[in-house]
Amino acid sequence: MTSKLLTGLVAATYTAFNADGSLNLDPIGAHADLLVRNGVTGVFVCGSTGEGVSMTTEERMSHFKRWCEVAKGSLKLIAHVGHNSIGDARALAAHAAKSGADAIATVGPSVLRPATLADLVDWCAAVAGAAPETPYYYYHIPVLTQLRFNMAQFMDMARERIPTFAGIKFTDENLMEFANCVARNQTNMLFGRDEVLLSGLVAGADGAIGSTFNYSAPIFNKVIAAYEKGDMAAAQKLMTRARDSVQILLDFGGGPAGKTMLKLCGIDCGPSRLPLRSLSLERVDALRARLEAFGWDDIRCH
Ligand code: MN9
Repeated sequence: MTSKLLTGLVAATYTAFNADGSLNLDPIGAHADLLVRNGVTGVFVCGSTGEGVSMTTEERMSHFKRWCEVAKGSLKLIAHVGHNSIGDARALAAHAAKSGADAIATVGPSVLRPATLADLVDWCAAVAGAAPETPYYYYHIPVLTQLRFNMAQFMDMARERIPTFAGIKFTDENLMEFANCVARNQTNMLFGRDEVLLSGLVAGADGAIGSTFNYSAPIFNKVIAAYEKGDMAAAQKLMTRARDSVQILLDFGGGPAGKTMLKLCGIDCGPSRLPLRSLSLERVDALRARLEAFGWDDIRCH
């Protein structure tokens, strides 16, 4: 479709932990197989869905290394290296590049926040500079970071100051701002609000990065296919089904419920790490019943 690095659906992967809370690299192979089988084009590793900021730097490094080995040749890999410590973020960026990541990404620092757009861009440039050959994506997710800089302005400044700047993972509903980024037509724009993906496509998204593509990729791929065919009525109908499935996730609290949905597709990523709380057995049963009543089996990954 385009020469852009990332297109189609990129899954923001969950990270597997053992019952004792330690990192578990074992499910990564089967997880990658599931994604490839269901038409996912890439993985965004250790982002917010992957609880990256709840992991140690060492854990993130071994996780990236394993994912890079597994994804090689079949999935594009974006390593999320954002960290409140610029030193750790740089170390993660250099390590991800050495491990063979196709790209790196960061959220901005989110406790001591940049006061100006220039401060944010300088911070991003410092991290991107640790992997000078690797495309860099900014991860815009204001609901989590509280960083509400205008992304079109960010893009203009980032293109001047970050030689590897490749695009934005845009997780927000502000479609005017998203479209303003697309209109600049110079970078790779990925939409990150799965429940309104069709609107992101209309605004010109090259692809999408999201959590629900781990387990519901087929329905979203159908939305994209119908949209690309120009059949908007079909796309809207499919999108309603996709959106309703995301509503179930949201009704069960997001994050950890998604891990349960992936488990229902055969990939057990274990518990979530504090401060996130895994679903109780009763909630897992209730979620399963709700998904069955919805007919999720027809739209999920197999
Ligand atoms: O950026 C994800 N955002 C969060 C990606 O996890 C906060 C999305 O994929 C959402 O999980 C999804 C459901 O709200 O759109």
